[in-house]
Amino acid sequence: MNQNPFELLKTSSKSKARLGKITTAHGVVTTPIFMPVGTEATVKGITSRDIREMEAEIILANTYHLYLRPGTKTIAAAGGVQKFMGWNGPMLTDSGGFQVWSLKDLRKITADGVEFRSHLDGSKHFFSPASVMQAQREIGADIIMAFDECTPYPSTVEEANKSLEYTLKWTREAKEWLDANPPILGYPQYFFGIVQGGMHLELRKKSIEALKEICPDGYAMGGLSVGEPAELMYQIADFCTNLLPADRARYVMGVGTPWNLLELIRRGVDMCDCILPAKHAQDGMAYTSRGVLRFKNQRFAMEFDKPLDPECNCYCCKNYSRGYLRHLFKTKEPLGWTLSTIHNLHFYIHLMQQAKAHIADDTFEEWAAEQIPLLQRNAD
Ligand code: PRF
Ligand code: ZN
Repeated sequence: MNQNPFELLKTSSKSKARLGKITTAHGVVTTPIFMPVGTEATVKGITSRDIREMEAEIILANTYHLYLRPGTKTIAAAGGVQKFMGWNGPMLTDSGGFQVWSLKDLRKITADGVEFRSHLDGSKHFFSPASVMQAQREIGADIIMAFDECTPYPSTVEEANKSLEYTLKWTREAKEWLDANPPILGYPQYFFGIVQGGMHLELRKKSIEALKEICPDGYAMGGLSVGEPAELMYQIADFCTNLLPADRARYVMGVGTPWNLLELIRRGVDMCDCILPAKHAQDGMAYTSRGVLRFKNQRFAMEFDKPLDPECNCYCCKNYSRGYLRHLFKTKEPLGWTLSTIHNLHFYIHLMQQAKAHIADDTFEEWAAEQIPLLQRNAD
């Protein structure tokens, strides 16, 4: 079956930036969008009330982790991951391809799939395209991802091609399995293919042409932000969006900083996810309208009148000072993580809301050009 949840609403007159919407059984997602990462069916440290309050529209979970714990059948019994985690909004699951690939010494890749050992207890498991699609049927996310192999950087053309051949074979097998095995939780699940091919343009082209034949419901670009310079990542994304069908959603996986997002939007990308805002929140780093703020610094100890970002109206910035946040970090209080996570995710989501407003009135390019250097500064 072939369905398209995406509707293209507008393309900028000055760049490839676009506005769109993705309609799912759990709600509508407006693009460009940033998806907070909820690997274990929880956005670490915050409640689903927090997620709603920051106006997140869709979140991401990981098949690999949910397969190991609590098990995908358990989630199906709960009625799907949305109900399980009390979020009940749109969700996307990554396939586990990237997670098992990241296990390095613990996995063996063959044409049939990946044998791996659990990072939890060393037990042996096998992921095939079919088994991963079944797992994603049971988890029940609204958007499910192809089982792919992320090509390392750097890779020769031969290496990247071999890896791409696996991804294409697995994507075909996944699509066949899905067509023969409809959703089990009573609502549609859209299937996104993943473009690979490393940094080799001819392989990216080959990947896109082959995926178009398979005809997934949307397209992701994988194998980016794996150690290559940012400029190269932008170039590959730019090349891919020129070849991808305009009427389908485009998702760059695992990227990135706020300025990376603006650069990708300019190049026609609709969706991104990244652990950075949550991870940096745990390290005492806040993204703000004035740049990157390392709020653990001693010099913030006496700042009781200033929030992390004076221009932010998240729950953290409306109620707590930098001095208090610093104290929570110094004492390793969990509330420090919770509040800084709320701020960073709110910041990303609010940035996307601004991007949408500027695409709508055709001022995105000027606005983004002005924002990018501001976002990259060290905030004071
Ligand atoms: N494939 C999958 N998930 C991913 C990636 C990928 O290549 C990346 C690479 N940045 C992040 N997450 N399936
Ligand atoms: Zn804030």
